[in-house]
Amino acid sequence: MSRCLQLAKNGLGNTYPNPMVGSVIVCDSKIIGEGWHQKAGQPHAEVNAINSVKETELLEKSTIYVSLEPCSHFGKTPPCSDLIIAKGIKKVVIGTVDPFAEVAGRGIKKLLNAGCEVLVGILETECQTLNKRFFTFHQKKRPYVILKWAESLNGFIAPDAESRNKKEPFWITTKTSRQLVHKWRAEEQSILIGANTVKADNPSLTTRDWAGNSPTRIIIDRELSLSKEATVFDQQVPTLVITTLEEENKPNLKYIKVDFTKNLPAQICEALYTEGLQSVIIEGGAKTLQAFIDEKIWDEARVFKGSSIFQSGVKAPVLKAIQNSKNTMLNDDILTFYSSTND
Ligand code: AOF
Ligand code: ZN
Repeated sequence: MSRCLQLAKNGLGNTYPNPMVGSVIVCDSKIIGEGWHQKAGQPHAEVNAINSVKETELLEKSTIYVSLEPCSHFGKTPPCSDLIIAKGIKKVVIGTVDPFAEVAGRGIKKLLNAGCEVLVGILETECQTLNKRFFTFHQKKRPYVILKWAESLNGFIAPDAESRNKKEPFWITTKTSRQLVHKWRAEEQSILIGANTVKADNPSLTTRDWAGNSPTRIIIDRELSLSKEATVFDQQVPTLVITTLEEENKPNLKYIKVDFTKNLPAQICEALYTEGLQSVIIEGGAKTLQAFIDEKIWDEARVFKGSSIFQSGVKAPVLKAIQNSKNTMLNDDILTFYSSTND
């Protein structure tokens, strides 16, 4: 199963909206076939593993290992469980059940009904963690939520507006950390910021310091009061605007109406789920981050600590996990917290 996980990772960045999956075929304690899911629309891991076996007559006395339950549905490709049965493979070892509603245990049932010996739950946590975005999306019907911010040594996320030099952005972290953030952006399907951050920083939210896709931008602009000249509205990257008003969509610019008197993070997550976005990284400001913390809608928090001390400013979000943390944060340290174990 460890080998399946290694193989699965070859698909990193290419399988969306599908998960990364790896498969290994073993006969008499020897690996005779391997495969992974390379790209959505293309064959699944099991198909590639089965096709890689040269002596096909060995399949009948082989065991197939796969990091995700073999599928049972006709999607872009036919069901893998049918293929396994048709090839006469009698033993199937599965990392974890597929949370996708079309499968969700039906693949395992098919195999059992055909008389296969099936083992489920091998390196289960690792198999789920590898596809944490896919699992959260299907199980919780919302994207995987990553909170990200940088705070000064004395807990400010930004200096006061008055004490800021408007022409130059202020930086808490070093250049290397900023490049890391661009790598992180490229790993997620969307990036969210509130209106105040647009006003204060006029960010582009792209991955210009890293080779990779820029995620869909999500901007909270309640009364559509932000300047249309703001870089995030340049229509260069797909952008969703969360607002309370009606507005006509433009190319790469979609307006989503929500009720700001109700749970905003939940409504944003619902909108992103409808858009098929499996993950979101929230980069500010403090109010937006705090709203997700307070509603307990987050999965991971990545917090940078800088060495600067601000006289005054905007207080960083309050996260119990940070206060409870025994780690002392040093300059440019990143601490990562997971909601599953904190708060
Ligand atoms: C497998 N093996 O390698 C993968 C699976 O549209 P399709 O036909 O590609 O089906 C996509 C769904 O199949 C996806 O949502 C997930 O449930 C499952 N992915 N299943 O047996 C694989 N990638
Ligand atoms: Zn399949």
